[in-house]
Amino acid sequence: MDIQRFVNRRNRFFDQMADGVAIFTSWPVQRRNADQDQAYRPDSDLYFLTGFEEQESAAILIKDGEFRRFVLFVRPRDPEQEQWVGFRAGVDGAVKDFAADQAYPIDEFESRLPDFLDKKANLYYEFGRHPEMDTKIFGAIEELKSGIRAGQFGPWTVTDPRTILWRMRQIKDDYDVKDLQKAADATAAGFLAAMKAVLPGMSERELASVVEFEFKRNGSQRVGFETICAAGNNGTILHYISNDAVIGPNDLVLLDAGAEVDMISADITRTFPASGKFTPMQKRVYEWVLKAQLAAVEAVKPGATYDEVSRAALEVLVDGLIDLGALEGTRDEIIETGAYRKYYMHRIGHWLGSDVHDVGVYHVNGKSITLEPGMVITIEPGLYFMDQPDTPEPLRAIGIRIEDDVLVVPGGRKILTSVVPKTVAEVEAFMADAGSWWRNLAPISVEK
Ligand SMILES: [Mn+2]
Repeated sequence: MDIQRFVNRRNRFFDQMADGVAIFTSWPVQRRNADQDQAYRPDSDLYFLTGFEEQESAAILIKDGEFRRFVLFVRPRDPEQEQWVGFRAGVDGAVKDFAADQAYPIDEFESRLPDFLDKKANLYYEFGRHPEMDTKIFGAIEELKSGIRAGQFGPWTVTDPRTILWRMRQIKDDYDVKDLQKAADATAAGFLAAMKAVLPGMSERELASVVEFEFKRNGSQRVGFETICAAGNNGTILHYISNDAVIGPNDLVLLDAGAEVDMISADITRTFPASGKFTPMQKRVYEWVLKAQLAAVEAVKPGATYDEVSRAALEVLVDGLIDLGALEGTRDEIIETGAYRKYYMHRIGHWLGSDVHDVGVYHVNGKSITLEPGMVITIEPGLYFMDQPDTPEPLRAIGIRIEDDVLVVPGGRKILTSVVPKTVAEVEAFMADAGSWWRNLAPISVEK
């Protein structure tokens, strides 16, 4: 790991914070069932500033003019625990490998906290997400109040560190873009595999496993979010993750997934026919969503607003809804009344990065944010015709979304996920030998 990257990020954070203390903590470990824990995923902010991935950890940054100190709290080395559940860097490793100026066992966090906060005017901490940690920090503040006659005081001001970190994380540098491209490539590999592996009769879950297997073959540690593998009418459910239906012969498969590589996640959606061939009506709807997606991608450039990009897709989708006989009226009326929301109920996309729905605001002072080089946005319009009586019959059970990850660059955009087939012709040509993915896998038979 290139620890200098994290040192540089800390220095940039230090430069922007007022004198005081900033605290970042890991998420609590969650119990799954009985004696099993949920898989642990490091906190994006803590990782962004430290590169440290172990659970039960915390970082304190202290600034006083030119004086800057980085303190890590970590699980101490413990040969018996490490034998059972794995290696720990420990206090020495935190200093040696993660460039901490000081390190302490995490068990000492609470008792040492008042000393770190004493006589510091400003505290940077995000309250409200980790109640147990919040309580410890409130406790330390209370303790300092009671010591005021002994000369203790602080902190007078609490600031959410996201006010600094969000922008740092939102504007990707060359290294971040390289990392994101790795995640995009691993994700793309999963999509290519899925389009080659799909066969009517298999379960959505089986196909999702192919996708995630391919992610991991391409360097991904975990998914950035639960894989959405939705066949037929399930594709009209935006965040469908049960993935337990069988894929039918005439179904479209809506696949929305993202590989996380080194704590940064991509996010792609493609919708393709299980048979490898779109039906005429599926194709008609698909062409409209594609046209909307291309219009929005084209609108991404420095100086454009998020709302302008959204609007570019919305106008095409509404034209499509009229053409398909789903809605009546003019484009402007339908946009004005919001009638389109019956079939298109989400926004154009979201910031992308270490968190799949990455940090960063969308509006400032009520105004849509302006795109700048280094921002990464997903462009993912869709149309969703649920199989129900008030949906025009020919459109029922068609759910289509198309999503790419788009980096804003000077003068325009770069699509990070363009290797995955997208036009009808590309998808059908690529899927001409659908099912062929399995030929590369030797089946394992369990003899009884
Ligand atoms: Mn997305």
